[in-house]
Amino acid sequence: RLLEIDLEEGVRQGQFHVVYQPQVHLQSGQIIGVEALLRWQHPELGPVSPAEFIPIAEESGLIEPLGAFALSEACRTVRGWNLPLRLAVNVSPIQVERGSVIEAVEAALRGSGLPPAQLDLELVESLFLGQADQVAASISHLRGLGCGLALDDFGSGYSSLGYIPRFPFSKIKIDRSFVEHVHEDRGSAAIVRSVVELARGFDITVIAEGIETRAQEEAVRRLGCDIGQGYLYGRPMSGKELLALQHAAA
Ligand code: G
Ligand code: G
Ligand code: MN
Ligand code: NA
Repeated sequence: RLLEIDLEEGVRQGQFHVVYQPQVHLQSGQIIGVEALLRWQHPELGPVSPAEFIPIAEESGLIEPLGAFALSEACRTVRGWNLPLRLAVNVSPIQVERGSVIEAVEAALRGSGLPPAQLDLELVESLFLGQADQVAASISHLRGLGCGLALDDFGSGYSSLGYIPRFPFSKIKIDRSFVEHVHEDRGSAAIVRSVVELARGFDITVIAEGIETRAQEEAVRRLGCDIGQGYLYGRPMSGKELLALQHAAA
């Protein structure tokens, strides 16, 4: 596996960096947080998409050092902004199943001084398919540190509303496949509405992903989503650009 060898080399040589996509409070329009997303600048291939390298990193186990890097880099950067913005970081199921996410999160918080309550960890649904004890233990440990837990891409896969009350989520991110047609399709709107209703009962914040138009924004806002994320507000960008956007808005 050529890319796998390159990946290992890339981790050692610091070819990875983190970009930030704004998350916006739908009532006020204010940026309230960012999602950190990994980027790889390959020396010959140029930018390689995470959709391509994350699965390879997961198969090879390299996701553990890579995920630890994303966490520490993002925490350090956001702490440096010294602004009341939340930080969300994606965590791979492998990091949770093997338990290494705990050390990675603790090290990132310790090294940066970011308050744990400012950090949300994004977890994908597939993690909850098997009911592994290690998963439940890691999750309650992370919650115990004071971090938030977000259920990412909700509705994209083997979704079950049953996960919501079973695990201590503080946020649900509705997959962009439902947001895409929410303003024109009753089925999508009905799904968004029922997720919002269930989340309210558990005091969970709802984020709509992949908002690209004002029509989509207006629809998810009316359906009761709390936060929006998508190209309408900004593409994933460097920390510097995010800071400039925030200053321009304030
Ligand atoms: O940035 P982009 O939207 O292209 O990301 C594509 C996919 O890669 C998304 O599913 C996203 O969650 C995932 N991804 C991006 N950065 C990270 C990361 O730091 N860790 C993990 N596990 N996944 C990530
Ligand atoms: O799976 P996860 O939600 O962690 O990954 C976020 C992915 O969604 C990133 O690859 C990011 O670039 C992409 N993304 C973010 N906003 C939008 C959007 O408005 N439209 C589309 N098509 N993709 C988006
Ligand atoms: Mn995510
Ligand atoms: Na997502």
